[in-house]
Amino acid sequence: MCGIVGIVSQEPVNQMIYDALLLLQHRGQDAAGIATNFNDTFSMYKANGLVRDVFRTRNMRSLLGNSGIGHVRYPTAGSAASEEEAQPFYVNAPFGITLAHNGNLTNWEQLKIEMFHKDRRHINTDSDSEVLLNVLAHEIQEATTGYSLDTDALFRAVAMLHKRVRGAYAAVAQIAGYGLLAFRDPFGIRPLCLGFSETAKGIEYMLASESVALEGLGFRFLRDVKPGEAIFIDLDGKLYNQQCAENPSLNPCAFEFVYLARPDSIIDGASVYATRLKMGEYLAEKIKREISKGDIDVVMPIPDSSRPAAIQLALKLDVEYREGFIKNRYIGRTFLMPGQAIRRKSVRQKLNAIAAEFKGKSVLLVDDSIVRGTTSQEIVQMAREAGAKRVIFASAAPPVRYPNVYGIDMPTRNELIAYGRNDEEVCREMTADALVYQDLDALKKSITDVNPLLRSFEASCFDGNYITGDISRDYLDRVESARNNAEPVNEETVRTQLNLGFAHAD
Ligand code: PCP
Repeated sequence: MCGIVGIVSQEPVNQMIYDALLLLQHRGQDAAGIATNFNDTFSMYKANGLVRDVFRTRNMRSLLGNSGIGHVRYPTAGSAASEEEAQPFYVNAPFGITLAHNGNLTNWEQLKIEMFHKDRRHINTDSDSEVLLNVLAHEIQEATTGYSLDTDALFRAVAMLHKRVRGAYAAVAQIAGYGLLAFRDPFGIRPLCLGFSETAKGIEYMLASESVALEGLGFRFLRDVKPGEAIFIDLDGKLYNQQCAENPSLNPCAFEFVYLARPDSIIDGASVYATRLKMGEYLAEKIKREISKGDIDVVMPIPDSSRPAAIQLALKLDVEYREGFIKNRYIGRTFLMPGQAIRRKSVRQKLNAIAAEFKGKSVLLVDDSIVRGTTSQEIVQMAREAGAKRVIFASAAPPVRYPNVYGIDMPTRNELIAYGRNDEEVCREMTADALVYQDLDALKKSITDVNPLLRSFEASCFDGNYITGDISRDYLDRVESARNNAEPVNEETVRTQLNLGFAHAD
């Protein structure tokens, strides 16, 4: 999961893209980058770190032009710490293209080999996004005759790309001197939306992973990009679009609604906040069936993402809602940090219990999801240390039992606390007194209640059904062994991710 943005404006876009990336920071805390286009020339700056740490005034000044793209990275493929794999990526032929990608290609290794042996293209990193850019570049090259580019050729190239590439991809790309291209995979797994703004100088367009970025910059939401669709906006602000996939179908990632997206975003027509309230309602119904009301003194969220579900759940149970854990707002999202050691350490630095809220009480702790169980295991301990009499745990999402291969960093089965365990065993592992998980049907209903037009979801981490149809046991084994052989995360990365800096001895 990453955040992407692209803007074609009538005035300089550097500050706009920076501001949009700040609004998408929750989608990736590991690296950030911006590429702008001025007079056929790209300016690009990217580095590891949070948006506010990556860009200095001098970097911003060098990002010239009225169109550009931006990216915040959350590593899911390739090496977590590599600055070379920060995005956007650039190729100089044909025309000059920069690209930023959200998602994960499931056949990138095969494509990388094809690139070398068939397309005579060199891929310099282990990033699937660099592969995606080179497939696009190759297909644009093939679709173009003569020296100039027309939109038909561009859409033909995206159609060919859809035929070659598997997995999840929402992407924005700039073609030097021509404009901004955006496309979404034929299954519509990762989100991408389009907005516009009318200025005295003309219409400006913006594409972003989440609508919150549009709103924050004063753009009006126009619509979501359709699965398989490509949109091209030329440098004069003229918009062209075309369906480029043969059998597109919309299957948004259910985990976006559970955790990844900001609650104030609207994804594929469903308010994320409203879906989380619904998750709380359905979870309350299940809790009523499984736990007697007198057994719960208070409902508490594990901040932040679970809050809407917990509020609604408490209301439906008619039990007091309290904030027992306070989150240190200067610590990032722990789920997004690379490396288990960082995550474990950061839970206690992130959350602190208000002992008086726990003393002698039977508490129902609500989290949006339990993935590795790092947070829940620590939290149960903390609740007990704070004096809780009984600790009941509820998850607004079903058990995560299968790896995600579409851009969420949970690819190893053994890392998942619910893998190979039933609910009772997970409860024991968490050392909780009781555990209630949302049912998958209820999770899906939480989203379809908000937008009944949504029929199908990418929910493989819950049900093991991989919508792209190309994920075998072998594939999962290979991902797993690559991950197990990855370099351990070092102390410097830990401190950077925790945003703590270093105490230097002079
Ligand atoms: C994440 C999520 C759950 C955790 C991590 C699930 O919290 O809300 O609490 O992952 P785990 O089972 O592997 O520990 P954060 O990333 O801190 O984000 P937020 O503040 O949005 O809840």
